[in-house]
Amino acid sequence: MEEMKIQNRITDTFWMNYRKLVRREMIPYQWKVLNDEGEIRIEPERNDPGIPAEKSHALENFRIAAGIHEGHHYGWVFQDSDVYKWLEAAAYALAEEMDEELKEKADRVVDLIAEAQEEDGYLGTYFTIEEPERKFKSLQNSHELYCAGHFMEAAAAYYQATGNAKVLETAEKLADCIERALGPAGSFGYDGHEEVEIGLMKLYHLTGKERYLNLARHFLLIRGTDQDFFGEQKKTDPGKKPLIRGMDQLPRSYFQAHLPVLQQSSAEGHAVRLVYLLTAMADAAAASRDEALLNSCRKIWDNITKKRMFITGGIGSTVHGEAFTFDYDLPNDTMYCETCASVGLVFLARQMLRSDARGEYGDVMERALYNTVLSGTALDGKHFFYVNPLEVNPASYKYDPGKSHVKPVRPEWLGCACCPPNLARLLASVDQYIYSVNGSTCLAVLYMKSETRISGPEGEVWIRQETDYPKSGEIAFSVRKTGDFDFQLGLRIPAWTDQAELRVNGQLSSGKAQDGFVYLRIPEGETEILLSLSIRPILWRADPRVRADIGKAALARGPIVYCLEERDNGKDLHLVSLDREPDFEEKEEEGLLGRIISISAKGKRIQIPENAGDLYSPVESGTLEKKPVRLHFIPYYTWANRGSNEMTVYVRTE
Ligand code: FUB
Ligand code: ZN
Repeated sequence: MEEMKIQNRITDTFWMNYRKLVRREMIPYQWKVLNDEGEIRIEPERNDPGIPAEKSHALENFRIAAGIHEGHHYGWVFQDSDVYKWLEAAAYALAEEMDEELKEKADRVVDLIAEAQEEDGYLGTYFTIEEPERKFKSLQNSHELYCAGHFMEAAAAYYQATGNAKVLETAEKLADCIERALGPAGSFGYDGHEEVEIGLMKLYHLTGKERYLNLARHFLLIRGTDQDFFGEQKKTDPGKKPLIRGMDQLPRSYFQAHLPVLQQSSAEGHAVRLVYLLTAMADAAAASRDEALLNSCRKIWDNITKKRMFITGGIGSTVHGEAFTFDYDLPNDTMYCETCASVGLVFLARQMLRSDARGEYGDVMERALYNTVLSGTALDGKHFFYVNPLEVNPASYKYDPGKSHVKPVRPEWLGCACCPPNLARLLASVDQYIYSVNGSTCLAVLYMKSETRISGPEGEVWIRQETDYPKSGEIAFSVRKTGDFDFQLGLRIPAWTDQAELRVNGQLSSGKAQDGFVYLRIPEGETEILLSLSIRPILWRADPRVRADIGKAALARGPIVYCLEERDNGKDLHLVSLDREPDFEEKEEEGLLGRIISISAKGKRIQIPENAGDLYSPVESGTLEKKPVRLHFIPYYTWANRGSNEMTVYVRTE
């Protein structure tokens, strides 16, 4: 069966609530921010006076570039991308449910973007307003193609949701402008921040025009093939001031430009850039059946997920360059774990699944999604984390300049606002991640209550998932196939489960998982499938080479990682430990943190001696007294919703 089309409708309470949050809170709230309305407090993402955090000004930049208002550009050179991501989130919300008021707003945004576009298709408010002579002349830092890629993604989504022709024309005009300037027949050059490649692939998938695939491949394949493109371009840059302070001092690996991509095999540099690069590589590899490109993705994926990823699906071990560092360097309290990086990891996993039917992509996708991505937003949808720590002491944030990025509460908005709208666009399109269809195989990647129609020239398949996963591991599929064609359903068996049972039409199936999926050939008519995964609290230890986690364990229940918060367990969380037999008790609770399953466990708390006195004392003078305590764990993504307090994911074990 060729070219199967898939339509999903989520009916799951957990995910519907998030989608409602995006539609009712995030989109209107972010609209206010982008318009500089309301009393919204913007914080710099770390203690750096150079971060522009007075206002967003993002839509005003477009009005100025369009000649509607007078003034100067304000914000990061990539401020336009906040508007594009908002538009993309709005597009998915409209695709789910039409809302005339939102559509009207979004249509006006499209008009404004088109007005800000120059005659030749160029689009980028900073350069149009402030330094037109520098267009495409400072690609290391300019983010011109990065912003263009975000617009192309938004345009593809908005066109699909609403049929708005102007948005697609504007995006294609921009792609043509970029192709003329920097395509194979133009000047040599690629952006310091990958993203245009993703946008071009989306235009390719939408329009079928090979030019966009070729241009995406061009940018991917010339990356890192030069001796020193950024350095050479800097010599001819007519501008005097750096577009982003200090960025031109960063090593080539920060931009994944240290080697041609086909020769890269480890996760280097800025985490978001790397996962965006890999997302486009995996997409282009699947589209053009390029095994070499795919192989590089596989190697780097392995390095990320087997040596450089936090248990929460967070990536990026240091604030310096928001970057990867080295194998097994996963510090819980200084890490970066940017929300955007985990959003990008979800994108990447989805693209890898198009070529490789491996359950590990789904496992990492849900790890990132249920933990770092969700922790990126407060439960009110109006406060956001940029950095998602695994251990926090509010005093360190306050007094240790090296931890000024590790915030104990989510700000209302951030000077660099890449994460909030990125999170919004992913949550608004989460239905696209449930299945991965390739040829006659449909992989069930995420489990959530949903209804799906897969149609092709030879017939249709309807799949209904009934489940309250991950509260329970019971997932019932009702499948109806019309037409006589080959179709198999692959069900992901997550690596974290220690027991999985499958029944087909009531009969126990003996099917074994291959690379994380159990396959079932679906006959014409109705098939009832019941997948039962054991979900229980499990303590996980890290590889002993992870220095930060030695002697400690993290608690997870299915895909959801848990943490201890001061609010439930008192101050000084470093003093507590888990008993060897923790005797976990699960409790379904409804309260400030929504409907969650909390877990309590037996543990101990070291007592601080009353007359502690000396900072150091001989160990032989006696052991510290410990008192039994009951530890109270909550899902990691719900932390920091009850004010500033300590938190830890890893806990010492006895
Ligand atoms: O450079 C644009 C965006 O800003 C990146 O993707 C984020 O990491 C933040 O640095
Ligand atoms: Zn971000």
